[in-house]
Amino acid sequence: MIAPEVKQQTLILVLGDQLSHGRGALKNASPDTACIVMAEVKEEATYVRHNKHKIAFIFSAMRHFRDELRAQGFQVYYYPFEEGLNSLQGAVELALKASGCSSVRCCEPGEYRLFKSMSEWAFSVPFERFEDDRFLSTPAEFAAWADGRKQLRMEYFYRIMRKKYGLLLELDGTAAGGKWNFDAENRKGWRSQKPIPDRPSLELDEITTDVIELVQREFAEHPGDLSQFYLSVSAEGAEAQLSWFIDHCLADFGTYQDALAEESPWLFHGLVSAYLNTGLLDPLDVCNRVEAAWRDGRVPLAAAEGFIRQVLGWREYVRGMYWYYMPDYAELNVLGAKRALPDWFWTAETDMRCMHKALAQTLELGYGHHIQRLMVIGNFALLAGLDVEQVCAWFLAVYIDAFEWVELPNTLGMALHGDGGLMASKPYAASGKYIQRQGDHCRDCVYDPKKVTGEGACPYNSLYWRFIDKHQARLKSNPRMALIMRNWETREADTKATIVSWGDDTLQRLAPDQAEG
Ligand code: DLZ
Ligand code: SF4
Repeated sequence: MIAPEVKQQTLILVLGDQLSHGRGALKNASPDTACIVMAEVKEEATYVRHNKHKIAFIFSAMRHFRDELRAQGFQVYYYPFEEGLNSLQGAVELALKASGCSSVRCCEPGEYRLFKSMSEWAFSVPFERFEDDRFLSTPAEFAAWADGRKQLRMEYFYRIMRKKYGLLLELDGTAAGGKWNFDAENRKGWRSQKPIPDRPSLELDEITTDVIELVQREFAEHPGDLSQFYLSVSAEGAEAQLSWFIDHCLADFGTYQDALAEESPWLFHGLVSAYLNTGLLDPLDVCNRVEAAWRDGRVPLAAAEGFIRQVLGWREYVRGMYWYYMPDYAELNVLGAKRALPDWFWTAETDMRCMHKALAQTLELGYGHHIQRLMVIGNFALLAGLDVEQVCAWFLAVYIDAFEWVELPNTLGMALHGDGGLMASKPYAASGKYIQRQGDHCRDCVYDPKKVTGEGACPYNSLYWRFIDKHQARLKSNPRMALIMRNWETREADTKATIVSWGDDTLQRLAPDQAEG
């Protein structure tokens, strides 16, 4: 008699941000040869104080993904949070015992923290890691582009990516519309020019309702108001969100991409980054859909280009920068920013209207759009010299789409200039005038954006000049800062001293700290 064939099965670990069928962790995976392990574990859920929305979104999306895999015939070992597992490594060990699999595989994680920890994992069977193919460029490709270059500017990397994927090109391979970048047309401020579409509300199914209850119970101390849960938790739902965005918002996305609005946290933004970063949406598919909307005449080129630049350009570029410079990147703090993060970053209790609005919606919803993050919150942190590590940990915790590969370069490099200009050719520092121009927050603020010193002066103004003064030596040599440095240098010594001293007092009031001068 011939003995029945014993199948050599592989156990595949699928992480909470690897929820893509047929790609990433599941590349070439078949139910005939692989079992799956997924786990909701304490270590991942608490390494920073993640927003409740982020935890609920990931847990619910993981549970939906588990059910989809089971429907495809996979054996899935799933450990819900209620089972009290601490670590992913522990989950793999349990699943190995239960399944009797003869090897373990895992797609490389998105964060260095876990990457490092995984390099020390060992099991009773061979453990193999492989590259994540869900991005449009690889770390090796980025390194080949970056090696030997003096400056690693996103714009040049983006053009290479446009050519690689043939996106927004004329037939002869040149940029559609004769320009690679339409950013100059995408900077309009908000003055309630037009109605902002109401986002469709979602029906929550039983899985999501259960997860919300769990998160309310187990993560009560984390920020987030789950009575306003607004995220889709499956690829199908994420697709529907993308379609809604393309149909209702994309045409205005470009124009108002840098705007700040009292009346809406979302404006015309896509809210697709959380879906992209967890694998529910595919970046190339998203870019193709947006390009098609332009080619069909449904949206202007500047809108499509502005959007595609974020996904094909920025997103890939920041990931490239992260893996190129980690782990040293996380230690950078060239401006010596050490002031303690004020408590009101966790409560939104500040009388600066722009800051209050950005913080309140961030804490409640886990969402802030690019300009709120960069030019309101990040700009304040930069001007105030808030501790780089603390600010980065805060950004990583509060946003639904924040994974370190994308969060760290954006916060440390772009917003805080902590890398001394590896990413951005000048600090994104701005006074109240910029915030006033971009939106309508100043109208309802106790401060006056036109005043630099004296009662009621907008804090951003004196802090801006104080920052310029404090970092003169470094900024003087930057040609992009020449105009502003000359403006400062040619002022009377008395005037400068008054502004700096007002800035010092303002800072001491808003973010008290003995450590920083
Ligand atoms: C963010 C997150 C959270 C909150 N919880 C889990 C979890 O319980 N299990 C899991 O597999 N992944 C989780 N994640 C996502 C991981 O933190 C993410 O995969 C790593 O940070 C690597 O990017
Ligand atoms: Fe923000 Fe200053 Fe405007 Fe107030 S006045 S909303 S603090 S920019």
